[in-house]
Amino acid sequence: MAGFSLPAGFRHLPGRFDRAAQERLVTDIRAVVSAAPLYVPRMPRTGKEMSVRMTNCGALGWVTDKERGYRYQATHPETRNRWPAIPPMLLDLWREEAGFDADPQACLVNFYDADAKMGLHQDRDEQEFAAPVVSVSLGDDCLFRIGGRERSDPIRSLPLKSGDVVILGGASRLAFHGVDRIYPGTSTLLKNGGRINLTLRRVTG
Ligand SMILES: O=C(O)CCC(=O)C(=O)O
Ligand SMILES: [Mn+2]
Repeated sequence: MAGFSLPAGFRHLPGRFDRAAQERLVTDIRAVVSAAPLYVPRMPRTGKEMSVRMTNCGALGWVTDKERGYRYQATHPETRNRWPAIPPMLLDLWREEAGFDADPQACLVNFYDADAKMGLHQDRDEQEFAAPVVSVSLGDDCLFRIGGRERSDPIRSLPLKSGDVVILGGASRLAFHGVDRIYPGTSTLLKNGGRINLTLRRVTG
């Protein structure tokens, strides 16, 4: 874990949202999920289910399925409705922390139950890598992993807690990262446990 540094441009803001703000965010995300229900994303080609459940808010949403793979689109893959708007609290976060002069176009909502994880990957389905990815953690703690631009680069693990914000910007924008495990029962924020992650993104160049 120690012995090598985090990539330049990677920022971890522990406790960026206090408990009251986290509760307001959860209320906003519940409204998003009732308009745009969580769905089961599937890996390109194999159709294998991901363990994370997903939805989006914003003009564009990141989706994946067997037939068409990873992409952004303006509508929910099942309801076919447009995604709901990004909640103002998240726009404020982006405007304060992203250092980029245009608002985010997409906010991916990931829900992890106790057994869910996300394999090591790069966020590279966007045309705009000058903008960072700004990520919010809510609910149970997780073990986040971050490496470099090559899959074989050394990896560091760091725990993320409810209210933390992580920013993948600059040289870290294309760093490999993932979520190794959830620590069930570590937060009282979500009634039924689990972890919500929100990632704000610019998509078009
Ligand atoms: O859940 C997280 O902290 C990371 C999520 C992520 O990397 C993604 O949605 O691309
Ligand atoms: Mn990612």
